[in-house]
Amino acid sequence: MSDQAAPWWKTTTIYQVYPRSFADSNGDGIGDLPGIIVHLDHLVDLGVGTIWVSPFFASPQRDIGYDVADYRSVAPEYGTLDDAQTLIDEAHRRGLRVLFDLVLNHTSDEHPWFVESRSSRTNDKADWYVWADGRTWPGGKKRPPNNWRSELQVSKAWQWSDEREQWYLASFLSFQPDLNWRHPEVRTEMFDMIRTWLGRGVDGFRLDIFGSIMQDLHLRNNDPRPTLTGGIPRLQTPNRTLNTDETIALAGDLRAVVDEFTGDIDEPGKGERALLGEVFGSPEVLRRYLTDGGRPGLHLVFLFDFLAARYGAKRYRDLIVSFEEEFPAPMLPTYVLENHDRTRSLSRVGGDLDKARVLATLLCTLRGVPVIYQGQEIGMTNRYIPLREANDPVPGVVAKHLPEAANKRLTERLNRDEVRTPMQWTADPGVGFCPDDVTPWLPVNDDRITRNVDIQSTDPTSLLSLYRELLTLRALRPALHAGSLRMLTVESDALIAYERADGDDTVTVVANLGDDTTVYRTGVSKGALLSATGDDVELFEGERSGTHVHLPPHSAAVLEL
Ligand code: TEU
Ligand code: CA
Repeated sequence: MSDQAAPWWKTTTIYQVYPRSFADSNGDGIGDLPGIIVHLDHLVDLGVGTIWVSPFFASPQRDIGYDVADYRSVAPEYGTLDDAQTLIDEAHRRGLRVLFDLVLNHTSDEHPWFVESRSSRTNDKADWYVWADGRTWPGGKKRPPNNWRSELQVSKAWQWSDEREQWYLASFLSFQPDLNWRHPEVRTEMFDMIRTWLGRGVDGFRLDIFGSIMQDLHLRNNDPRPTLTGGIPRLQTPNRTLNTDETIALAGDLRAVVDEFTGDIDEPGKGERALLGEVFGSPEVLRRYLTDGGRPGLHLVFLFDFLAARYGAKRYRDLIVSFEEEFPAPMLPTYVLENHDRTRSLSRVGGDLDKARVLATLLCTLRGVPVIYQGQEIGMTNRYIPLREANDPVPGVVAKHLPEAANKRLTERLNRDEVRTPMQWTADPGVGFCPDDVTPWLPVNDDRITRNVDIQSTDPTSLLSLYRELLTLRALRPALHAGSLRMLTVESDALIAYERADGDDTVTVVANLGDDTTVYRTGVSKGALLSATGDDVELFEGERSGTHVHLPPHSAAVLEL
């Protein structure tokens, strides 16, 4: 694929901003849109091309914005519609593309649509959500219409409403009722809202739990057998609820809507718009979201297996090989190591910075679109917060009776607050997130002295400097941002090696994920190090023995051969 021909979303790097925790501009302890604008230059310096902004729309914030009460307005603590427009424009002025986060599956139960829908069985919005009569036990106790479980598995997908004396579907949490996407007015209203944001220049959207949007019309039971989807264990097989044909068809309908806005000029806000789906399923299912029966759908889907995998050469090699086989060009894998729901990647590797540097090298040099979560670039870690102190509603459902000692030992954090602490800009008590005398909405992590943008910006050996170097290289070299990937044979099981190539441009990447120093023989006489995880990674040129690279334990190198 040649450089010029590739649309921006194929060659970009995405950076996830979680607004509540990014930067607080007005000293109320809550991050906001003006705070994001202030720090856009950090993202330019980092070298990313696109920002994905988690929801900042009007919301009671019971699920920190993933419970929307009005898609067309901004939550007052985050700013105003003007601020949202300024964010789009200021990002564009710096050459950054902007993805907003669309929660299409559900609204807040405080959304006026739901308040009306719940009020009777006959109101104008009575069918805007998925309502159903239940069953009753012989003793008279009410039972939901079927066996469907919520995406959290431990709770049922149906919630009882006393007002309507009916059940409503809630695929995630009880206060997030599922919209009825079969209703023409719902579709029209949602598509119009999407057009409004596209009209303001948004370059596309990240689509929240997209796979849960439409369930079986006849409400047939799910297969009760447990299963695994996208690395997530499930207590039942979601054959009637997840990734249904109708949901996959909706991807195509949405694509048609965003395509209306594709302009002729490939500049931020003027070119092609992109859709990135949060979907979980087999490769076959994920591919159907991209194209189904020849009809284009989403542009990209997250591949979460890498995030969920334990650090290890063999595991990662196998995953890279399978992604290459399952998502060959023109498809692209989307690599992600962490997000606002999952364990920080540095914590996943036991706080070992060398391993984090290896992960950074892989993420930024693999074929596909890398997604970086705010703070990942400075090595932010989970900050332990006991379940009973959680803001996050999820522990209240999934970990009600879990003893704290057991919670502490889990790798996957149940309390998502732990990965959402304030972004660390400086070493000050308020970490440059908020004034020092203000209490931020979540506590600051204890590692602020070393893990902050300020100190790492001036330290050439920092993780931040490595990310900058890698992303600069990625943007510069067609092999890295647009090239093919070929796995190279390695002499040691601890090594991962691949070559990226685009026309004449080739770049080789080698990583040692073992506990011993290993040598990688290139087989050619000349070579150069383009980037390395540390000074102790050395390249030796030799006519007879060939060029070889010394790789200390948990190190990586990007090479020109
Ligand atoms: O997440 C959906 C999802 O499936 C998970 O990542 C989920 O958060 C995790 O399994 C719970 O432990 C999306 C958003 O990313 C998440 O923040 C929202 O809470 C959720 O949808 C509901 O909108
Ligand atoms: Ca604020």
